[in-house]
Amino acid sequence: MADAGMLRFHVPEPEVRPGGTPDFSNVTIPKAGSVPRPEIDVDPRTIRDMAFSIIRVLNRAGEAVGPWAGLLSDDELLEGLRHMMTLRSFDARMQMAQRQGKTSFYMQHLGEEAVSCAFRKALAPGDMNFPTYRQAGLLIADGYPMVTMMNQIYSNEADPLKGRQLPIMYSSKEHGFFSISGNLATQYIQAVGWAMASAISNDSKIAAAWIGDGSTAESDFHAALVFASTYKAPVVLNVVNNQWAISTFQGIARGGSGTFAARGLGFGIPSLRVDGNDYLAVHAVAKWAATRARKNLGPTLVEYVTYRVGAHSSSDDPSAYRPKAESDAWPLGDPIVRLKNHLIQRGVWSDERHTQAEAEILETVIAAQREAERHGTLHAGGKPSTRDMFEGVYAEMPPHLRRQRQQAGV
Ligand SMILES: Cc1ncc(C[n+]2csc(CCOP(=O)(O)OP(=O)(O)O)c2C)c(N)n1
Ligand SMILES: [Mg+2]
Repeated sequence: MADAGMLRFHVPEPEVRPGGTPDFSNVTIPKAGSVPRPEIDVDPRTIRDMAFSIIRVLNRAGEAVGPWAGLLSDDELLEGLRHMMTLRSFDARMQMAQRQGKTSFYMQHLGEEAVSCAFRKALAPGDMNFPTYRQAGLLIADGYPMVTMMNQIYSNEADPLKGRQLPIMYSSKEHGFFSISGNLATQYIQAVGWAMASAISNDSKIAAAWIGDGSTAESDFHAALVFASTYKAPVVLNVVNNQWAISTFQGIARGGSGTFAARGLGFGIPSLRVDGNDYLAVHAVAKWAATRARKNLGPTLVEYVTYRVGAHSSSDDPSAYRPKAESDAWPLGDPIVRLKNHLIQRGVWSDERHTQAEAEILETVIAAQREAERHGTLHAGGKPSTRDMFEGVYAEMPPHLRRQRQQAGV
């Protein structure tokens, strides 16, 4: 008989804390090219093991191998590299702008650039993302102007959201980027609802839901999966597992399920894991999932296995909760370096061209920043008008707001 002594409360702990030696030996990484590519109408029951593997295309030598390779041309890959480099450069400049007091807040994508940049290229015009704050690559890869993003970050007179959103919480209907909510996981139910509406109205557009590993612990995530599964909603359910939720390691939200992808299995949703630092793998899996949605085959859950190299936000200091060198030990490498090496290996890129592109991109980012700053920054120059505060919410302004607007004299 089992010991009937004192009960013990279980709280999962990360392998290593600050001062310790980073150790990812518990992360099983399958060989690139080793995971099969099923037909899109596959019976989900036959691919349950994919929720515990990792789809990878780029191998250590920088070659694209296996059944998920070969979807993108050299030109498309060069464009993808440029998008990721632009996002990284943009992040560095805006992080610095935050330190200079030009904005109150910033969040970087360091190490996660492939996820949103490659995903965007698997969507069609009119499709709608319901993103979190760490998918600005969806906008960059869709050609959304950097100046407009910066105007939002600075809450200046040209901010399309008129200072009413936290910096980096962009919104663009034209670019398929639904307004970000600071309340985590709400975007999951919104995405599924939007996808259901698209199906109900016999439209052709699909939705993409986005969530981080930590936020999957929210009940909205689970409620969204119920509706997505029951009504076969045309939606791609993305989980970006960057190992951390601010200072909380992924084991807390994941619990005993083994992987975040495995959460989808109980709902009968095909659930795949992909190397989130492999541009080609992310794009191939996103395309597979988007095609399923478009062909009325229902939702797909995709877990992107990646690592948050930077701090959670400009208000965070990761040295308090994880070893400093942990990101260097991350076994899936850096997404930009990996795509760069692949393109060099293919003979269409070189170290010199890369360095030159870095300089060109930085110049473009600086030029955009100069233009944005002409419209003001947080503490200097043009601001949205006070009148804007009262507009854009109600079709007809309620009497108490009208009174307040009069009192404010605007
Ligand atoms: C409902 C809700 N709870 C808590 C927070 C505070 N919060 C903001 S970001 C964050 C961590 C989220 O981690 P994860 O989902 O892994 O996304 P990541 O930041 O790693 O991309 C928390 C707890 C919030 N914004 N909303
Ligand atoms: Mg996270």
